[in-house]
Amino acid sequence: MTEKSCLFCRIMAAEISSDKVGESDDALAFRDVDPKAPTHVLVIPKVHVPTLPELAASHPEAALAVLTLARQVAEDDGVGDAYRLVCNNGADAGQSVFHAHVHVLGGRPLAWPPG
Ligand code: DGP
Repeated sequence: MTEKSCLFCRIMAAEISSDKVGESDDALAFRDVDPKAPTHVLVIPKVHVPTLPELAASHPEAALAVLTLARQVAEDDGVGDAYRLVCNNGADAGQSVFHAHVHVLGGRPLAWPPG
């Protein structure tokens, strides 16, 4: 289930190029085009659902696959001991692409609280 107009579905279909760093049956990982940390990877489900919490409700196995691949990406990038998973839900929370994803951020000190 993909959406023709969705940027991340188009990346998944290789219509738009990306720096892919991992993949499983249900999830894909690629580097963010505008990195905010030395490690900044986006992990998306292969099914098109707008947000991660909705994905967890409709496709729990895909939500688990996203988190599993996120951990793998962090370990592969050498930041497995300290990394942050960010999931923006809704435009006012900073979401700009409405295909569920988590940001995997690491490789520098990360302040708290986030902005
Ligand atoms: P969010 O704002 O949480 O919805 O995150 C969307 C991220 O997607 C944002 O950090 C920038 C990234 N992004 C936008 N367009 C592209 C693209 O064409 N390729 C890649 N790799 N990342 C993109």
